[in-house]
This record gives sequence, C-alpha cells and structure tokens, in this order.
Amino acid sequence: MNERVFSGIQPTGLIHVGNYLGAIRSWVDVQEGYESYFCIVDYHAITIHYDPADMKDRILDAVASNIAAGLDPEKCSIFVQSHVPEHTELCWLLTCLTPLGNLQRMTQFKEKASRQPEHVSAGLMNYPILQAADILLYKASIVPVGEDQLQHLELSRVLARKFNHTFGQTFPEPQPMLVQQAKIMALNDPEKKMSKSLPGSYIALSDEPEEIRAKIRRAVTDTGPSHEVMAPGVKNLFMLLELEAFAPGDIVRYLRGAYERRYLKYSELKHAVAEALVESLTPIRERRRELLARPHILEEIVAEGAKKARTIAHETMVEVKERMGLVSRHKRA
Ligand code: AQP
Repeated sequence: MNERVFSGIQPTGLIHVGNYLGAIRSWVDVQEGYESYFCIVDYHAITIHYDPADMKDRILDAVASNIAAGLDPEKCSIFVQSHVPEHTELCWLLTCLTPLGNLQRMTQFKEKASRQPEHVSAGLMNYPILQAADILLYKASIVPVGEDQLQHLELSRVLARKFNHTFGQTFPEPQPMLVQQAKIMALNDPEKKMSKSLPGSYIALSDEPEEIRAKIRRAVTDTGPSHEVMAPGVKNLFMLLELEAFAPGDIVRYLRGAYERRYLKYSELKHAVAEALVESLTPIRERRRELLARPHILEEIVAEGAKKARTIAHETMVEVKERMGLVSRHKRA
C-alpha cells in the first residue's frame, strides 16, 4: 500500500497565491504517488471571527480552487472536515494528552490572538490539537505544508509519540514534506505572511488580470535598490517571479542583474511579476469559474471524499478507543 498523505486548507477567505505556491502545487504532485487526503478544514476556520452567511461559498471556493489548480478527485480524496465527525472526537481524546504550555507558546496562536484580543477562544488555542487529530485520524505519515505550519506539525509528532508510549503503538509519527523553504509575504506588509484573513495582503486565485496588476503595482518595496540588504517587499516580488514556472529565465536574470547593479526600476520588476502571475493564474481562474457554475458536482465530489475518509476514520477510532480503555460504540459484531 502507498504511504498516506494528509493536508488541509482553511476556508477563511479566498484561496491565494501563497496557498498555491506553498501547498496546493505540491499536493498536485503528491496525489500521483501517494494515497492522498485533502481536507477543507472548516472547524479550524471558525476559530477566528467569521460570517456564517459566507461559509458555504468559502468552502465551495476552496474545493473549486483546489481542483482548478490540479487536484483530481479520481486520484485523491477531497472532503470537508465537518462531514467526518471523528475529527472532533479524536481531538477531544488528544486534548486530554496535551500539555497547556505547548499550546500557549504557538506562534500562530499568539499572532492570531493579538489580532482579535477581545475574543481569544479556547478553540483558537486548541487549533493545533485539532490539526493533530486531522492527521493522526488517517495515520498519515507525510504532511505537505508550508514552513509556517512546522511548529504545529511538531505537536502532532509529540502527541503521536505520547499516545504510542502511553497506550501502545498506534500512530506513525507524521513527517513534514516541505514544499519550499520560503513563505510568501503580504504584499502590503512584507514583514507578515500573505494570508486570506489579511485584506490587501494577497493575490487570490480568482483575481482578474487587472486586479492582479493593480495589487502588484501597490505592493510595498523601498525607495530604490541602494541598500546592502534587499528589502523584504523586493525579496518577496523576486520570489514570486522565480517561483512562477512561466516567468522566462532571461527576464529574471536581467532583473536580478539590474538590482545588483542598482539601476533596477521597481516598476519593471512589478510589471514582470504581474505578467507572470496573470499568465500562470488565468487557466486556474477560468477553470475555477466553470466549476463554481456547477456547485452540485462539487458537492458530490466532497460527499464521495467524506465517504472514503470516514471508512478510515472509523477504523482508527475503534482502535484508539479500545487502546484507551473506552468501550467503542462503533465496534462491529
Ligand atoms: N504565505 C504563505 N506562503 C506559503 N505557504 C502558505 N500557506 C499559507 N499561507 C502561506 C500554506 O497554505 C496551506 C493552507 O493554509 P491554511 O489555509 O491551512 O492556513 P494558513 O497557513 O493560516 O493560511 P492563511 O492564508 O494565512 O489563512 P488565514 O488567514 O486564515 O490564517 C498550509 O500548508 C500553509 O503552510
């Protein structure tokens, strides 16, 4: 049997280029060689402020964007977290194994809590336990993620070890599959990462060419290539250019050379980045639009995905409950 892979994406807003380059692009490769589960993690998305009226559309956007970017429901399972109740069931069992201190020092918790200090829920703090449950439920051994998720993945490994040590060998320790070392940074604030929930920070996979050009024109850089250290905003634009498969190598070399010799005009760099993005995102945007025009097909895809996921989730829960000394309701005769 192929090794199992799990990864998730939150429906907290429109799927963006950071998600695509940092995660989805590698999922498309991974689905070819592994038994792959990709989850729209809606229970994670409710740990920050959200409007219930938007949630259904966001979930459909996430499904459509992932398929438009290359996920193939014939090759992998795509499903919605809340359609598989075992995620929250395992989460509670793992919560009872998790030291509080491990949660309080998580960078993402501190960052997201500072954005909404008036409402820091226990759910936001417990987020990494739910993520551990997502992964361990499928006994996934490989988790393709961006480097911003490594700290959370480490908790999944700690909890797998702790469970195995306490109750007997059950879970493999999930290994990260790092897609790229670098994070894509926010266009309007390149000290922060590009995020769905940070307005002005991202290029969405659904953005029209003119929106892409306007956003890149507004991207923060610096006053000119005269400093010893490249400014984070400029570095980010170069990264976007170099990660885009369609950016011609000679243009990239010319722009790098112009930067090093300090005569680069940022308008030239921005033009090249915008055109590379427009070219690579146009087929994805068009396919996404076609898919969203037929939401019933997307709903069938996630229903089928949840059916496959639940078979495994159920087997894991039977084993976990037995090991923990809990009588399993699900035990088959
Ligand atoms: N800026 C980024 N650069 C590279 N990779 C990124 N990822 C997210 N942002 C970047 C990767 O995308 C996958 C799915 O992310 P997620 O939706 O689960 O949560 P996130 O990391 O919190 O993404 P956002 O866009 O920043 O959402 P919000 O605003 O809700 O917090 C992950 O593998 C992640 O590494």
